[in-house]
Amino acid sequence: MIIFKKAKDLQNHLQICRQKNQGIGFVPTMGALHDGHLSLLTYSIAENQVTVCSIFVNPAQFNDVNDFKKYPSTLEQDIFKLETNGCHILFLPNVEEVYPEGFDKKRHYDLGYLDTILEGKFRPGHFQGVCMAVEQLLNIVQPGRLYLGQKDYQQCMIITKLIHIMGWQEEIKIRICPILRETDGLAMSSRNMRLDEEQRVQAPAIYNTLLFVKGKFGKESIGKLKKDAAERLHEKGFKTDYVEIANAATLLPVTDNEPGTDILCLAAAYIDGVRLIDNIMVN
Ligand code: PAJ
Repeated sequence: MIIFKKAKDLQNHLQICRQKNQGIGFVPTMGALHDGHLSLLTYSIAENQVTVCSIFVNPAQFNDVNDFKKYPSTLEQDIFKLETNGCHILFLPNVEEVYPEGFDKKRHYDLGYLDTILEGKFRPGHFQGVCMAVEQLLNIVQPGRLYLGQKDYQQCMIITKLIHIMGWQEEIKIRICPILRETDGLAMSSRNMRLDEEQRVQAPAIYNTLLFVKGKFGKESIGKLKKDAAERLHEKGFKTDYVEIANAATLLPVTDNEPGTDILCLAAAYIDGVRLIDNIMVN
């Protein structure tokens, strides 16, 4: 695996790959890699001659300074995992490399209602920050395929929208990959590393609550399901930002079972200071 810290060096290398007609797959991450990240890598390696993974903890997307400060960093292990899983290139830029003009020089992306619902509502500015980093990274890497995890469902929709805003939809194909879970159902996440033993035991309640909603979907009213789900999380010691039942194509809340529509249950909740998100298709 080759590690590039400078955008220019990476671009020069990728230019040669393109001249050889090699397809480029890209897996952007913030590091603290787990098997969920590595599954995206495996999809990319299977479909492209060259796979680039980036590790960049993007300061622009943290609406909570403490969350940024406490974001786990395990670079040595990350490099080992990438290497043993067959990654070709690691891009490891610093903040100046991604934001030569500074990251507080904010650009605004017209993301519409998607920017203000669910994650956007509880993490104001988060998706603007995600778009800033992803635009810069895509500009540098210019991949043919981009690999994203369904775990961050709304982020997948936002990045799809960003690619349309930038007019890159012909060049960059998005691959949305399934959620990888621990054996007890907890969705893998870098933030899980911050859970202590007791919190780790409580954490799968978020997935169990989603399974509860899926099990009762169509048998109870949506209003009651959301209320019961929030109560279950509360009983398990979570502070809930939201439990929503939404149209999977638009993320807008649904009020009926709307046959023929794919419907998703999404939740975000804190165990003490650690914020976890998850989602599941319910029909
Ligand atoms: P990060 O949280 O590191 O996630 C990187 C990618 O891994 C995202 O596409 C995410 O959805 C995917 N992922 C995370 N957990 C997963 C799981 N359990 N199963 C499958 N895929 C999973 O998301 C970000 O970083 C950043 O916002 C980023 C897109 C890199 C922009 O800064």
